[in-house]
Amino acid sequence: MTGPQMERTLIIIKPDAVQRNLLGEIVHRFERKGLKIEGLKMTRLDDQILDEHYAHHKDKTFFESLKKSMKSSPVIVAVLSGINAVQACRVIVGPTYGVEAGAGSIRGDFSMSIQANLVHASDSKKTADEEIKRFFKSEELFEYIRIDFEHVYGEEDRSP
Ligand code: 3AN
Repeated sequence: MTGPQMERTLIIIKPDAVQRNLLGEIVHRFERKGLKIEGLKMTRLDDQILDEHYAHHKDKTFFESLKKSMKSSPVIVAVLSGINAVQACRVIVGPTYGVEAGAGSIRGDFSMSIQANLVHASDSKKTADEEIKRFFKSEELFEYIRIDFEHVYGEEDRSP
């Protein structure tokens, strides 16, 4: 584990999760972990934003199919914050292929697929910063103190 670091990360709850009525279940998993919700909204993704977001996959055979699935219904985008939030969220989400994801992770509990894997979570702090700017305006993000902060983290976690 790296040293204590307050981070923000971007989550997308994808169309397959919306269609399968898993919104509450998925938001609950991040919330109960202790992550703070700093932004949350429903939106529809278009080719322009998806071409940017999945630029690293643009030469893959599944690229068009991935974009089609991401446009098939609205999605929920969220910004979550916490100490080492990027890593914490990747663990909650689980590895890409649902069949290989461990029980207890979102994909491990609910996904049988490599494409319909319910949730996107930023894979590094640098990517998170770029993705947050892609999906949120600054006035859509809210800073506030969560009253359980000193109980979610120990004293050592909180002091760099
Ligand atoms: P992750 O979301 O686990 O970080 P990435 O960034 O490699 O995975 O892939 C982004 C998205 O592209 C995945 N969430 C999944 O929906 C889709 N995807 C990745 N690999 C494949 C594949 N081999 N076939 C179809 N879709 C894929």
